[in-house]
Amino acid sequence: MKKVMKAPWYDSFMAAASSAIKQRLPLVDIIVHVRDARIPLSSECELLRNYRGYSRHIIAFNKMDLAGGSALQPWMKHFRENELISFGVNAHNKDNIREFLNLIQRQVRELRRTDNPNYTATVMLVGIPNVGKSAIANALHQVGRISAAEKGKLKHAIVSPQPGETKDIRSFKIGSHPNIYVLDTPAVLSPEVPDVDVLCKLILTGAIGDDLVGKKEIAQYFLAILNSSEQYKKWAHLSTKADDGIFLNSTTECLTSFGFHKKERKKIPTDHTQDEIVHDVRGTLFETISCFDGNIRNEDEMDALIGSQFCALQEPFHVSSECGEVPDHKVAAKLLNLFSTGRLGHYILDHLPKNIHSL
Ligand SMILES: Nc1nc2c(ncn2[C@@H]2O[C@H](COP(=O)(O)OP(=O)(O)OP(=O)(O)O)[C@@H](O)[C@H]2O)c(=O)[nH]1
Ligand SMILES: [Mg+2]
Repeated sequence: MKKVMKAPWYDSFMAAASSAIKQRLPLVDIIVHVRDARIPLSSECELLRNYRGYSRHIIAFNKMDLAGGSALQPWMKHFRENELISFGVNAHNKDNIREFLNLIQRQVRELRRTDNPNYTATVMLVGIPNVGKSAIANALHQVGRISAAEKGKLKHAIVSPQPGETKDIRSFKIGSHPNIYVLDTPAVLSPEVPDVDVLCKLILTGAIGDDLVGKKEIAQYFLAILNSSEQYKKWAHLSTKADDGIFLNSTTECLTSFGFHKKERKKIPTDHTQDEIVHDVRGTLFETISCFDGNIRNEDEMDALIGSQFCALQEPFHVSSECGEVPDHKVAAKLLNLFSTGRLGHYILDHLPKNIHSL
């Protein structure tokens, strides 16, 4: 029999939150299933699987700014083909939130079965931890079409990078005539630990803490994704060695060594962050990957590349190599921080399914 590991995040509080949400689901007009756009499948909230019939469903792919709007398009198409309404959201962008509110209002109008202007509709935001439910609730409340008098009394849900911050179901007015209220809810996750790939994605995107796997392992997981993607090629101009023509024109000359004998780095303005560390980290990652003459599909060779990247990243991160294991952990923490703020590029970590019914 398959042994199912009990998830440490599924405490009595999450169990209570799950049942409170389940009780409310049949009563709300619209369910907004908030997912992380970087993991459109892995951030599915399992609790909602059996509730499609009750009310209208909108899938909100939040943190679109971290996934990349254009990369998200094929995903939205796939969801549309499966007759699911989906929308790419950036909770920090007012114009985008206005469009999202318009979509909600259209859905409410379609649902409305009465001409009573005092009709009240409820929209419930449901999702796994840290996907941005509270940030969306705040943003909708802020741009919501409520009277000037009501605007003075804006409420705020707590938004935090720590997962599991919201503890209660709270409502926020987001429209008048008809009245529309959005319900922010506590996060719910499956009581079972998912497979290691999904687990790493959930940790990498901040849905669960890293106590279960560890920062170094998650950073290694991220580097494996980066090393297998095309992202690093965009950073060619940041490499100090690119100036020599070695990396751009003849990869063969530098393929056997990871000797990063640093020259005085030229201070080239960065593409969008103006952040010198980000610039140097990107350049270093470009150099390590370009230098790699092994087979990326071979696990041992990939591990060797990742090991060399941990060493090479000590310099741009200003981490000292004198204290054994510790530098790797420092590098890992700094690398993960850059990833989580989008400064190492846009990523969608899930693979677009061939079979649309697995959404
Ligand atoms: N880049 C980016 N960050 C976002 C976006 N939406 C939310 N965040 C950030 O994501 C983190 C989590 O946001 P919350 O709104 O607290 O997420 P939540 O789903 O309510 O989290 P829990 O209540 O803990 O389940 C915060 O650091 C937010 O600032 C977004 O669209 N883009
Ligand atoms: Mg919250």
